[in-house]
Amino acid sequence: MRQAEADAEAQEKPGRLIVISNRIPTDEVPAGGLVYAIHEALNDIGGLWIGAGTPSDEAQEGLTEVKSEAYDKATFSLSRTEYDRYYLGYSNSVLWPLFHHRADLLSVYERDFEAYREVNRRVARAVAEIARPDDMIWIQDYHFLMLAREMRDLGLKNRIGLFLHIPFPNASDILALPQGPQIANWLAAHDLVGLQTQRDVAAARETLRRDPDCEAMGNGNWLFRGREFAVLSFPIGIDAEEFARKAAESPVPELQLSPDAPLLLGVDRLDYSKGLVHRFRGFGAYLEQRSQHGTRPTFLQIAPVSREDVSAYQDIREELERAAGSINGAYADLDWTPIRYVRRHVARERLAALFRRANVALVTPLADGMNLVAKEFVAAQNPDDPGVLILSHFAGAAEQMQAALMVNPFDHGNFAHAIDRALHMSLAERQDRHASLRENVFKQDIAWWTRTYLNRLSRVPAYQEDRPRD
Ligand code: GDG
Repeated sequence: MRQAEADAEAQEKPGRLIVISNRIPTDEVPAGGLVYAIHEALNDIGGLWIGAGTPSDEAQEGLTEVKSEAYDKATFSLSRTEYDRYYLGYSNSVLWPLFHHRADLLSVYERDFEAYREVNRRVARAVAEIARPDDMIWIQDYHFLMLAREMRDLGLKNRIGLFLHIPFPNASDILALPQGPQIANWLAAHDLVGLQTQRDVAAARETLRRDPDCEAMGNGNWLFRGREFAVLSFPIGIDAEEFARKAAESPVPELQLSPDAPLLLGVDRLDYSKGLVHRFRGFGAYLEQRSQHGTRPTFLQIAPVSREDVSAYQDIREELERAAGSINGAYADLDWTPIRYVRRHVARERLAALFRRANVALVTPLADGMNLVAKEFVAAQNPDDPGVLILSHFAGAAEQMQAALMVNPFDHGNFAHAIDRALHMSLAERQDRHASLRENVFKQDIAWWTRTYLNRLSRVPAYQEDRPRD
């Protein structure tokens, strides 16, 4: 469509929302969380949701429409080689570890970055083909850090926002990334960069301040080669009402435990950032120091495998199995297995009921953008007799959830002490802590998050041209 026609059409119709994420849901109404929130926003505003298609022999230009009722969905194409290099390679073996402060796990290959740039470029071309001037473009996550820059280079002047779901790396982490010096340029192509926490915003500030083309403005925004953009925190939430309802209504799965046996619960994708080995060792330290005649708690860890094609994920799986085996070997009895480790995916209703049954949740990542499990656990509790959340300082959720029992997952003694405290906490203290956590989880829920972010993006003033470098 020519620009003049596109402009004329835009005057008749209010702008659409174009969301780009790694995956698009296949269900007509997706279950729970982020995908449901985006689904709702698209339902309200109308628009298009774009995600990666199934890898094939050769990548094609443009978008393929996916049948959908309420709003449009489309996929961009990926070749199998690009899947290996763009997705498993640069996205998940470079950006993911780096942004979780694990530069030691990086596998840096130039060809992976080339594939990442090529995919970002192809998506930019595809969006440029179909975007109308007043469409708002909302990019999700680290798979598309260069996408906005590529779109600007193609002349797109739309409002473009990014939300990064994972932590923002420290300036020293970025030194390990060959493309590190380009990060400010990538970010500056957006109008609004949304991060999870204030801590992430501070880390981003550190990187932007070091870039000679970037200048902090008096209003808190940034100026990059004459164009203004904002970097702000928007802590993501959950659909608390829905999760609480599920937790109260669903039957608790059979656990072969007596009804009053203390249950500690962990639920995480199997990922090295989630601190599972440290958690097992921390629980081991608790078992070591507990009185032999005291209660015998069971720690149930649900950790469905993810990204199995990346070697760091195979390593963590083996390490975790060894840790569980050795702790159970040391402490188990004929009628008691201290750690139960389930690698199977558990249905959401069953999970919600387990959260409600648990006396203690262990949410102890070493680095995490937010961590929705912490919020789900709080939403699932019975306010009259709530369980205790043990939360790591390194979860993004820590900023909003200081009423949890905060732990340092690297310090096994501190971890053991927190478990002991949680298992012996008075009803009054549990209620107080829970009430304070609950208020935030229900107020700043997922609908609040989408609304706040999109309101901010829609208020961005009209596009200003990038000024060429002097
Ligand atoms: C990224 C960031 C940020 C887990 N096992 C099962 C299952 N789950 C569900 C949980 C929760 C979700 O998966 C995991 O959410 P997280 O927030 O922990 O993490 P990531 O997948 O790493 O997501 C993270 C998030 O984006 C949102 O911005 O919070 O920091 O890394 O909902 O309940 N669900 C079911 N069965 C399982 O076995 N049904």
